[in-house]
Amino acid sequence: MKATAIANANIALIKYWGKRDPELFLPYNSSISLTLNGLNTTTTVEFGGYDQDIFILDGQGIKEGKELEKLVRHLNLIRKIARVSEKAKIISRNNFPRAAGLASSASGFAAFTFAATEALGMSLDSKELSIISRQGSGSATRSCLGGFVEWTKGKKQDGTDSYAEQIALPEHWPNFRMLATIVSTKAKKVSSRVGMAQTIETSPMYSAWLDTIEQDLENVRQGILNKDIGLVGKTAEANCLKMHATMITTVPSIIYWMPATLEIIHSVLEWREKGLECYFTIDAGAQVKIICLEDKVSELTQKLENLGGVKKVIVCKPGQGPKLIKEHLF
Ligand code: 2P0
Repeated sequence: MKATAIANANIALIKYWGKRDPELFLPYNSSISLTLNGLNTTTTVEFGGYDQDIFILDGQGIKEGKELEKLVRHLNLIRKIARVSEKAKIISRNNFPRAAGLASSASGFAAFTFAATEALGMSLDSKELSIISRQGSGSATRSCLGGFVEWTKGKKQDGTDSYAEQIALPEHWPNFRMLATIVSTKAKKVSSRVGMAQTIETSPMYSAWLDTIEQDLENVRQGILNKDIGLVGKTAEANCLKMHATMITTVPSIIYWMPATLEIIHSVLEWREKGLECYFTIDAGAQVKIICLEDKVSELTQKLENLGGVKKVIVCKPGQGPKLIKEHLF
């Protein structure tokens, strides 16, 4: 009744933005991401012998609020699927800073789901694991596999066809890199969950977002398979700008960018013009992720660290899918 899992974070090349079903976490569009090596969440879950559920994240007991609600909801879903009623203790640890804009909910809910279902003896395959993880947090769907991953939106109302599929193993493109730059450690004002719901309701650009997504997905799939950094980078950059256009035109406006975000955007465009191949992508926050190949990493890291607003650069490589480990956290 006890298991420990470790899952890596991911960064989207084609973004997930908008739920057609908020209860089942079914997206309006498919998305594609890279699972990151070494930026992970480790979670131990034990069922039985507890009077109440206990959640400890990064050393802190979660006893109230939205975070607790999300965790309890997910645990209840897993208990319902497994037809058990035992309370559980869950301890979870991230090895990367929360402020890095690396969506700890992705690795967090993937590790939580894997550990909890294993503790209950369920032995799920990656498709089943991603369908359950999805209902904890959408981006967690993609952390259920390694390398380059597509979360297919699916069409069915019950969500059984909305899951993660691997486009390519991490070994397929080992010199692909993403540099996560931290420009702000302030918590964002609007969560992704609230932001995407408001966007669908009020942004006149949301339909344009959906109109061009299939072509973006196809370009990035082809770019990954052909290891075409130009195609992947340009498409990812344009896709992120389209997502931010929907955010900015939401009422009231959601502007995640900070002055340092724009400083990096301008710098990337300038560096690229001068022959240093790099592209940017930005999630629902101020941090910028740079897409490049390994041979550009040291020059780019140096240039980024020289920009006034950059606090830290984390170099991310393609990583593996979730694993079970024997060393429990308690
Ligand atoms: C992504 N984001 O594809 C996009 C890009 C943010 C911008 O997935 O409500 O934390 O838990 O499903 O997964 C962040 O959304 O939202 C996200 P929920 P989640 O990475």
